[in-house]
Amino acid sequence: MSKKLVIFLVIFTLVFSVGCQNQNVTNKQISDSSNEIKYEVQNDGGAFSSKDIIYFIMTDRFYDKDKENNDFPDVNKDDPKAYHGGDLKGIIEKLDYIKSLGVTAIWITPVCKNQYGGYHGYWITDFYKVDPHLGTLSDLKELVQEAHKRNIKVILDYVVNHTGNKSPWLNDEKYKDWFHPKKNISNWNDQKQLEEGWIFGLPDLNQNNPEVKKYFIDNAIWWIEQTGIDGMRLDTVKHVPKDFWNEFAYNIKSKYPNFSLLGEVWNDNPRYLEQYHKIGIDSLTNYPLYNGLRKTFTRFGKANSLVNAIKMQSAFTNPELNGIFVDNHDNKRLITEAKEYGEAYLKQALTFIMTYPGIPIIYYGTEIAMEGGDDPDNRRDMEWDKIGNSEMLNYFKMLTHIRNSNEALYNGEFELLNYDSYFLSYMRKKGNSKFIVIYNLQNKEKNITINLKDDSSKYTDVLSSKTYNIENGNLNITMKPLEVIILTSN
Ligand SMILES: [Ca+2]
Ligand SMILES: [Ca+2]
Repeated sequence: MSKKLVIFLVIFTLVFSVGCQNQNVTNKQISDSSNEIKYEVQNDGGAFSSKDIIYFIMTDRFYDKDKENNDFPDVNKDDPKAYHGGDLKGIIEKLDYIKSLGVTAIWITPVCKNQYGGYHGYWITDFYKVDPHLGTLSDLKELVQEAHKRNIKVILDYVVNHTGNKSPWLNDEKYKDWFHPKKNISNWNDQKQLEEGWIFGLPDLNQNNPEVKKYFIDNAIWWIEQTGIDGMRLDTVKHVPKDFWNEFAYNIKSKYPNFSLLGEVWNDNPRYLEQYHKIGIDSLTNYPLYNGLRKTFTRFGKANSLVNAIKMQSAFTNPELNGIFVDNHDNKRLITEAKEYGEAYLKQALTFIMTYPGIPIIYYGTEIAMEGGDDPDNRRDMEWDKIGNSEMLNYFKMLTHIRNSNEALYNGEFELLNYDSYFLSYMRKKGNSKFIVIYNLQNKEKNITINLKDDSSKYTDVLSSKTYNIENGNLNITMKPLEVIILTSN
């Protein structure tokens, strides 16, 4: 071997090994003990990063393109708890609309075959079949292909915690050890009860049974293989043992290193959520932040709720990968909760999730200011007649546009600036690119002073183009009632 080649190989090896060290986690077994977490799993987001924006669709309520799959006894558009006819072909039809929003991915509710009335997808009776109300496996494949053509990633909602209560497994001797005994959860602080109890009376699968574990790992891989999806949104994560998720994530990530897992952990303590990130789930639904922003952006004088939530975020090792949201299918829509100030607060809340570290998740209809009370009213049919004339939609597209074109907003440092009970401000910064976002959280004009110490930049309002100078280290600004302002130094 020539000397030059040896030197080259040494340098190559050094560079390569440093590269590997930077990638702090790989997929490997780290323990044999059944009482411990067995695998180290790469949890760096896979195909997803903080640059993404996810649009969340309840397929049955989005768009009814195929009328031929509506002929079932549980389809009734006037009944909020029945199927309404929306389908996978409907999503394909609306992909150009979705693309026009500036989002980079869709998350769709579970596609597996459900029992009678399971329009939402969470009452599964066949884990290997697409529900005929929604379409066919070939529709799903087409959806993924068409989405990919438009650079839109697809996330499938995936359920392993329970089956529908009419599952054929319940009457089959072969599956008698697949379920935990029927028991409600009486203490929601008891982790064992959370994992083994029947939530909403749904038969709870026993993932400690190796057959169940293998079934779902194989099943998840089957869906990935069949459809080419980019990620899964994992349902009811805290109701399933961590060692299952660890093995699940390890098996999927070893085979598909670029695949992404987004876990729904409904809890308001970041430390509790972080445990699930550590075992291999890339991203978590940031409920602690949601709880803060829902209080702040629905009533006056509550800036501290969001400030406290922001201060708790340091418990996350990768907060920028977490899903951040103002609405979802389990809660009253923010605009409805905020009553007469709904539109103004929704604009503020949307501005917040588009300018705060995390992956914004937009629940269908929020972008056109759709109303909706508690479940199932928060699952109304998408109001397509509104999209031609929606001020919220224009505002939303402006937000995605400035986010997508400014790395400071999706990948910059975050710094909390001045706040009191009635206003809040913060900065995002990447190199010389800086943004300051300011919220007036009351229905009165307010004079606000923000201390920027030695910052001598000139700031411009991205919407009005009005410029602001810093005087003696202070930025002084008069804000209209319930206004939100985005200033940039660019
Ligand atoms: Ca249909
Ligand atoms: Ca369970």
